[in-house]
Parts: sequence; structure tokens; C-alpha cells
Amino acid sequence: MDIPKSHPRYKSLLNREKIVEALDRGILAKAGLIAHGRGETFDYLIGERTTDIALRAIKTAAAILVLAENPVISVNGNTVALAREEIVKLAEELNGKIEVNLFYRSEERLRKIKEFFEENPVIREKIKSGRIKILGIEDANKQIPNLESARGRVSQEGIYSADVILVPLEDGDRTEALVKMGKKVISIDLNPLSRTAQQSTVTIVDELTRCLPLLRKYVRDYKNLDREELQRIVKEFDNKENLKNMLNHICNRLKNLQST
Ligand code: PTJ
Repeated sequence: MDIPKSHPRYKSLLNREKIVEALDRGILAKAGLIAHGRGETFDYLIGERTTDIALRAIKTAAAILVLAENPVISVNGNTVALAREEIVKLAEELNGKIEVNLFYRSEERLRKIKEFFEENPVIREKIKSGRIKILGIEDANKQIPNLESARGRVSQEGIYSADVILVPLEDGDRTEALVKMGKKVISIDLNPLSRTAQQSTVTIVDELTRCLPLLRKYVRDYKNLDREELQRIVKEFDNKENLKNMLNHICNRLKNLQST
């Protein structure tokens, strides 16, 4: 579909197109359509912008990622559909590790997601040169303890040995299991009430494609800060407070809209 750039909902329509295309190509789980719609609803309530509250979470996440010894970016069908290039750029600022981890896991979807990364010539070159690693496809031979879903199958080099995991939009049970393993989990989820949001070390309540460039910018900037300064940023952040602030933001926004 040819969406005119002048359309007031251009970005949102473009993302919808990407999601639908990914479904047609067998990259997206059918339930990924529902997940996307739920995300859009929360984004309406939030005001379709990165709030100052989310920005603080983004900065904290960036500090944690720079301090990490072995960070991994976990991706599912929706994330790849919406943000393939941006995920690769962020991984390059870190140690290059991306792991495909699916709830609706099938060999066919894994293969199609791998092909989707590789069909971009720039990304293919980065994979070939070893600057980017796409894990979790042939090497998912470890099991996250106490997690029965297909998400429990992970790579030793990736999620299993990682100290910090970035999980853009997912369903809740894995986050809890990863935190129990002593890992730090940074999630990106427009729903501040979701189990993932509630269980994470840091929850960025913002739209994925809007916040990833910001996260990358702060990762780059924070590489110039010393460890004490980064640790201070992390220490001053409280995720419970963060989520409470987001709910207050939504309540106040609705009250203001209702009274105008
Ligand atoms: O690809 P798979 O097989 O791993 O399956 C992936 C989905 C997304 C289908 C699966 O993890 C799932 O069912 O997730 P949920 O429980 O629907 O949770 C997805 C969360 O992401 C919801 O809380 C949405 O509000 C949120 N969300 C959706 N789109 C975005 C988003 N958050 C940020 N940015 C978005 N674009």
C-alpha cells in the first residue's frame, strides 16, 4: 500500500503495513497481530510520544547496557517485523549479540526470520564478518529453569550466559524466569500493567520503533561516562515508581482530555 507521507497517521500506518507483510511472509505469529493492536491502544492512551518518564527509563537502560559484560538483545516476530535495521544498529553499539527467541516457535519461522535478516545486504555483510551474531536458531540447546513454554529454549552463547537481556514486547513468563536466574531484564512494553512490565528490572513504556533510536543514542553517549556515574544513574531508578508514574500520566491525560 502506498501511504502518503503527509497522512497524519503515517508512522502508525507504516508499522501496520510492516506487521501485515511479516504475517504474509510467515515471520509474524498470528497472535502478533493482536499484540500489535494492544500496543496501539496503549500508545493512544499514552499520547503517542516518548514521555519524560519513558526517557528516564531509556537512559537507565542505556547505562545498564553499557555497564553489562555480556548483553543480548532478544527478538521475536513483532520486533523483527518492525525494527530489523534498528535492532542491528543497537547490537553493533554493544557486543553484536541478537537472539531469536519465539513463543510460537517453529523451525519454519526461525528459518524465515534468519532469511529476513540476511536478505538485507548490509546486515548480511555484518553477519558474515562476525560483527553481528544471530543466535538462538541452530544453537538453542540450553533450557531456562522453570519455564515450560518454547521461550525456555535458549543459546548458551546468548541468553543463557547473558547478564543483561533486552526484551522488546513479549508475554510475561520468561521475564520472571530470567530475573530468577539473576539476570537484569530491560523490557520495552507499551502496557505498564503487563506481567513483563511488572517483572522487569527496567521497563521502557514506549513504542518500540520510537524508543530504539533514543536508546542507541544514549548507549553511544554513555560510553563516555565513567562507571561510577553510570552506576549512579542505575541506582537512582526505581521501576515500581516508573510504572506508577506511567499510570498517573495516563490517568491525568484522560482527565485533561475529558475536561476540554
Ligand atoms: O513472535 P513470537 O512467537 O515470540 O510471539 C510474539 C507475541 C508478541 C505474539 C507474544 O510474545 C505475545 O503474545 O505477546 P503479548 O502477551 O501480546 O504481549 C505483547 C506486549 O507488547 C503487549 O503488552 C503490547 O502492549 C506490547 N506492544 C505491542 N506492540 C508494541 C508493544 N510495545 C512496544 N512497542 C510496540 N510496537
